[in-house]
Amino acid sequence: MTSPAIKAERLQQRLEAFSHIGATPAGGVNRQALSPEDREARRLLAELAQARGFQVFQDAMANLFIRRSGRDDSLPPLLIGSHLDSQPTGGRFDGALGTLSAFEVLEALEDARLETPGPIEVVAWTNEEGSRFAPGVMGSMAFAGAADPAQWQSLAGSDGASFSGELAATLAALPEAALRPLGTPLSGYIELHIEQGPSLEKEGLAIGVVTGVQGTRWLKVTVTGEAGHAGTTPLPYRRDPMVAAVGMMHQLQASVMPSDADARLTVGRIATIPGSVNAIPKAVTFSLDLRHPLAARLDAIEGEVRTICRVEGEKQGCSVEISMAFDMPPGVFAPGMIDTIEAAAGRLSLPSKKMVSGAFHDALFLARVAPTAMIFVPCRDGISHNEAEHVEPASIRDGARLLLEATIAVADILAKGA
Ligand code: HGY
Ligand code: MN
Ligand code: MN
Repeated sequence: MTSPAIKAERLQQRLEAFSHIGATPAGGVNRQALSPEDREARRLLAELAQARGFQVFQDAMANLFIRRSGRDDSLPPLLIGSHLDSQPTGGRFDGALGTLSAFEVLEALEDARLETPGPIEVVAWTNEEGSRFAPGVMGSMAFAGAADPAQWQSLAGSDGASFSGELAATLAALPEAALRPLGTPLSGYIELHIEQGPSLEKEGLAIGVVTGVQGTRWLKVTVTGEAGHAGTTPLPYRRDPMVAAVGMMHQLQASVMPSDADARLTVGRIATIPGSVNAIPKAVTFSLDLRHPLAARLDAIEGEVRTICRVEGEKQGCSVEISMAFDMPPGVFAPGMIDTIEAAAGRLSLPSKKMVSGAFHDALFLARVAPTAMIFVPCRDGISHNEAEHVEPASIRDGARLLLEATIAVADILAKGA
């Protein structure tokens, strides 16, 4: 047995191969959850796994698991991984880096014939992004028992697709992945991910040891007025939901983030009904993505949203309805796991800092059912959810090396505690 080592070139080749699946002309990827592109990426990963003699499983949410046996296979597996689905104009590293680095760890263990105390499994969680089918982190939420998938069966996607139909097609597309129950026991979870923010690069640090994830809340605002003729309806006769919606968005952007440096408010999607150039809309809908590290502040910001929307709606004689599409409270990771990751980074002489994640991740739900940790690597200018997303080869190598070191360390610690 030799000591296991990451093959950085092999990992780069894997990242390159996956970046061709759903590739966009601008150099990013469009590999939305449960799409044909997502199915193609899952198939490629399953084929790579089978070529190495690893076992492949999927559960009722199409979470994909790749298993390498350990000395005692009766022990629950240590899971390492992330997601393969992307934003519509996503980058080639968000999710894919963590999933493929985890696969590289499995290959490095296999190359070295290193026997881990228990099985190690790579996981690709279904629908982390939540862009096509809201909410996000569906696969890991269901796996952790934090949501019942039955509630999503009649869900329609942003493209009108049927969630249940696309899920069934995804499961059927990988018959060689043996079906396993949702929420099988695990001993722990480690996720490598790009920071998706500027701090590590700005501070010249190789690694972020993630201590927790801030809270996220998705609201859908529906403003209903009166449809009318664009040419014949004078101002006093209008109940224009677009005027009300613009007032709401302007007020919210002028108050929430400028008054709280930790708050995040984003309008990413807006639609008018019927959406005709020469008709005053009957209704306008827009999304609100709210984030904050403190749950109480998230509540306060949601209260501010509701007040501002009510007032601006009344001004235009419009009715307002606000629904919640996603509510992910802030969470923290186990101190022991954080220390183990930090110590592993020290052994590899990788400069690191502890930090809270601004983005949500599957790890947040895994932390509810097992000892969980996250590792961040820097991405160029902190850009993500953007086709220009980029990670330097040295960061890719550092992240995978640390994931390997941490996997071996955590596997040993958890086995001793079993
Ligand atoms: O939106 C998020 O925080 C994650 O990147 N999907
Ligand atoms: Mn991600
Ligand atoms: Mn993302």
